[in-house]
Amino acid sequence: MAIDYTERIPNNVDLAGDRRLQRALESWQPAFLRWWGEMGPTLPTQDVYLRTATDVGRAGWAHFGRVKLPEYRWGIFLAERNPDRQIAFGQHRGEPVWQQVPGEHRSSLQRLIVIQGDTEPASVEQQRRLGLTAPSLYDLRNLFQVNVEEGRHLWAMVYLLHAYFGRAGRDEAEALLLRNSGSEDSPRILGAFNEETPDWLSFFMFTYFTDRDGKYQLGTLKESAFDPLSRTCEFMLKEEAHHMFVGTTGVDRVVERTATLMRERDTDDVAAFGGIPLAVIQKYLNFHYSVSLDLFGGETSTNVANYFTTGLKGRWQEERRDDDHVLTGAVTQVEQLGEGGRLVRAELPALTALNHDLRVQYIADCETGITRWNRILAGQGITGLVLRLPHVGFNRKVGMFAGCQITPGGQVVDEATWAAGQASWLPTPADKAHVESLMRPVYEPGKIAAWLAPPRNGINGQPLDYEYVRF
Ligand code: BYC
Repeated sequence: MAIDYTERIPNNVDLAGDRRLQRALESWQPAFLRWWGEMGPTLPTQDVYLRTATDVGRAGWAHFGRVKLPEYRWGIFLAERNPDRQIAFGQHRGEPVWQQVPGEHRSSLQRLIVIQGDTEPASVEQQRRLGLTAPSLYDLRNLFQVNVEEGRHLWAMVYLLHAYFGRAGRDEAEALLLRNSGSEDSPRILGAFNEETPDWLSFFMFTYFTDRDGKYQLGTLKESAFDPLSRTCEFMLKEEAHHMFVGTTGVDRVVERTATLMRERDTDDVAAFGGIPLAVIQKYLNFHYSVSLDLFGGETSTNVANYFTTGLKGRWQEERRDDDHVLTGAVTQVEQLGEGGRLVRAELPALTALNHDLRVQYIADCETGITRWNRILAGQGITGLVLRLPHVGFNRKVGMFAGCQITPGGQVVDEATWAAGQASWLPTPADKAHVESLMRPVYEPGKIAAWLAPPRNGINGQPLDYEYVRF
């Protein structure tokens, strides 16, 4: 179904055919716009060159044009319905997917949707001040693109809450605008979404590592037996790809510039020459990777086993898995802290270890960035220095490694060694101050800050000196 842009809330779910739902969402809309005004981007702009979804089909789904940010057409877009779709896993495998929420799964599904929904506005809140220090108009435009789409992803979850969860869902939709990232009284639900994103290196790391968790979590919800959730996540994943592109190429460009300075100045300490030292990049990477690993929950979780068995949340690429898709009796290997503080492999029931299974897929994906960034270093003739993912147990707050003292190299260490190592493993106040000192806005078309390389291409075939944002 095509997207109807004549409606107050653009949608492809025939909102006009359900007056009650339409009215409920139209009464949520002003609260959303108020939230956007108060918690969204702080930088005033005239307009921004943005893409807006026009179709959910395979070809040509987006339209590019200049948009005034508060007038962005946030709407409700679900991927096409497949009338033959069947549940692919768990005890209901082979049965038709659900178009309504079965009573017994109401609270679990609502909880999953609320957790997912909570992350979307949280990230906008975390990034709200970045517009004040963008390294170019190209980057500024990408930031706003990410922000409006996270806002739309909130709409996606709010639609599900309003359409399928009655009064309780409407209350939860309201609460999504009341919690705030980093708030003492009512913080966002998941840890990583209460951290700050104060600078653009953090933003690139966030969009590389944390948005990538989003990709994997949405991938599992796309498998859900609850078809409206599946279809909404399928379309969100399309938008998500650009967010990770921003992260991947953002880190590429920082690494590229650092490597150039290292070569030209013949030193690792490029801070004095306006660059970000590789050691600092590594520390930011360590931080963002470890807090993103926390988003997968515990390595063993009865919640996840139940979600899977009942059909609420599948595995990454469930249908490509070569097993019975039920997993009763199946086992898997999980690394954990054993006797005497040694890391050992243990065999666990595959069902309760599904958070771990998803994390394994995620880590393999994260490795592709490391390979790419090290290729950039090698291409600049930097030898002997590489970026690495820290050990999975490093700096963890959730799961079996929470509170363990494990170095990025994977060594379990005592309190004193742990304390002494902090400054070389995680960003120090001095590292953050240096990065912050580089954050100066560059808003002349075609110009770019000196701490990162220019992008390879413009957006949607536009030249690099295109006026992506007008003030
Ligand atoms: N922080 O049984 P466990 C994105 C809680 S990112 C705080 O292991 P489970 C995006 C947990 O709730 C993707 N608490 O957890 C990216 C449980 O509480 P109860 C977001 C945590 O349920 C960038 C207890 O600890 N989407 O989209 O198996 C920009 C025991 O945990 C945390 C989703 O996450 C934490 N990190 O797995 C914008 C998908 N982790 O029951 C957007 C929906 C766990 O004891 N959520 N706890 O009260 C889920 O699938 C699951 O709830 C989780 C946790 C994977 C998060």
